[in-house]
Amino acid sequence: MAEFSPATIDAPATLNHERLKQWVADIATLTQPDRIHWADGSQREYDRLCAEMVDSGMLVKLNPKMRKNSYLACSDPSDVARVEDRTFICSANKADAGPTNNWEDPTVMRKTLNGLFNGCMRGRTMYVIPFSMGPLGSPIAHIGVEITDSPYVTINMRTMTRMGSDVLTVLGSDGEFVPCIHSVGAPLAPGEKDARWPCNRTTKYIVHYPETREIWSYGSGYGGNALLGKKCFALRIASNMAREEGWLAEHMLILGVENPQGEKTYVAAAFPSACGKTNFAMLIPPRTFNGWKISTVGDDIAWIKPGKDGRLYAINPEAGFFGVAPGTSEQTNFNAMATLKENVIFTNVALTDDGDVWWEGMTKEPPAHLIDWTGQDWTPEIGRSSGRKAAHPNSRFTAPASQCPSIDPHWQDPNGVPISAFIFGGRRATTVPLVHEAFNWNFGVYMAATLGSETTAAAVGQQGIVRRDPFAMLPFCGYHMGDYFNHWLQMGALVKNKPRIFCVNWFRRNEKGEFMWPGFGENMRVLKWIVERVHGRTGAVESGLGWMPGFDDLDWTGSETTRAEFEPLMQVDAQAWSSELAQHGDWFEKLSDRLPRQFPLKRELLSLRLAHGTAAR
Ligand code: TSX
Ligand code: MN
Repeated sequence: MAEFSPATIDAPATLNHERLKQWVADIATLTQPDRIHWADGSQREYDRLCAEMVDSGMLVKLNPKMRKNSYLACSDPSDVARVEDRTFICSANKADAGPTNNWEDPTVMRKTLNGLFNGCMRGRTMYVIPFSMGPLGSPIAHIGVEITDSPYVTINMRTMTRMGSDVLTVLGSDGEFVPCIHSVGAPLAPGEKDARWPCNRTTKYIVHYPETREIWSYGSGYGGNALLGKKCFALRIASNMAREEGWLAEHMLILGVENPQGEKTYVAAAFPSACGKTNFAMLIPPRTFNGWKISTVGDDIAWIKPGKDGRLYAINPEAGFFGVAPGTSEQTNFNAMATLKENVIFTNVALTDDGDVWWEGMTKEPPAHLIDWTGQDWTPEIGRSSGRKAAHPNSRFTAPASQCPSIDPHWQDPNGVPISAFIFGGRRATTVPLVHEAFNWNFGVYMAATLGSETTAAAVGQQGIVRRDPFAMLPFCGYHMGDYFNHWLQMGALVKNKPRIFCVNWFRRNEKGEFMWPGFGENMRVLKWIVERVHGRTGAVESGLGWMPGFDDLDWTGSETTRAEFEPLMQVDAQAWSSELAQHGDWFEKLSDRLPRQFPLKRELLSLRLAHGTAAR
């Protein structure tokens, strides 16, 4: 067994961070890689890694005439999404992880992982990836170092984070970093041919140690399981850091709204999956909204800290978009399609005969022939008769945020952008109106804590199953959800100039099962009302739920929506809410030991208000 030391890990000559070197040596001694490569983050390195992966069959180079400098990777069919049942928060005390996280004793877990990581990189190259979440040197940013045996992870990390030599410079000789260890869990015997997508089909662990701020990931090469800066660091570990240090690490997009006078207002918004978060982050206003512009700061994660002026300032800790491909088209998200013209890594989409990519929803008519994500021939006829999709429903694009036409000029501002409103949304066929504004911060926190979304694929007219996804953070909060709610309440008490809190629902349906709201660009009407509320320039009607726009409070220029159509969109039905509040009660019971004491009281208050059946006019 090879012993590695700080002197034998091929570290850059200029690196004098002894703790980092010792850690890399320790992990190398444990995992036994054939080679160690320190990622410098250069284009040359990226191009070389891509060329190597094309040679090994892991990547297909797309036709440069259609997609310049872009590649397609197709994963093992067993490795296509985050694995929540294999995701662990290993706090010293089980109670601190809370009932919504998997927990294991850190001592027991360390033993298990030491066994699995022992020799797991044999036959492979170990990549050392220094990365910054957030603009380099920003007071809101934090640094991590990911060790991985996956070149696919390495190239994705270059697009998704600020990665490479510059980060080592910022780290200096004693800077703090979050250690992130990743292996696909597939060591190679001498001479053994590598799989096209190496992974461990049977054993996967995504492990977080919140107290020591470490991440260990084994067995998967996919997305959130393997790109450890994203969900593991920027949400699960960062949520722990944020709670300790008095800030917020949230599953939120950040966008700017500029009015014709040039006044800019930033909002941050949380939506559970399958609600079109990336589409909303890149929204294009209706043509009739002359002079109104939406700009994108981020589409997935926001790190938010109080500034000296008593406002909250947000950065996007990421540098790229790792978005779901299916459903993305020129019609649903023009800006995303423009972002995807070059320098993209596609994963699990279909390959066209002319060397481009395709996915369900990209065009109305599918091409006559494709190679699907599993490598098989696919035609519309095969699709119809077998029900097989050409692209995996969770297929992805990895693209630089800088290529997005709507990217905000301040998206890399180290001080972040000031947030004026928080928006929480879910997919609800009934009950929840198009938009309402919470009466106050604590009531808004209650609303976000009870956020629910329906599982898709519900039959027309049939109500889907509502799953509670508080703050859209259920899979991403690295500690007890009850403590998380209390942290939000405390932030409200601490921050002088609090953002207002709004709830939206683009997905309400009528009796026939049809969507009642056109959504997409039309959401600008709702967003404009939110911005005008923040600045005290528009009216509202009081309802049991909070403040709601009357028909005349929204800008309807160029719209076909009538007063009669608006009324049911905004309706607050006393009976539906009585059953909704009963569900809140069930949900609270699960967290009862650490639930904010004011939540049951807030629920009672709501119940009394709603019994009067106040509706928007
Ligand atoms: O992203 C969506 N948004 C937000 C856009 C800024 N989607 C797609 C969700 C799946 C990820 C939406 N789907 C939205 C929405 O606002 N609304 C809907 C529902 C809907 C779908 C189709 C139509 C209307 C509403 N109309 C026609 O197809 C013609
Ligand atoms: Mn997300």
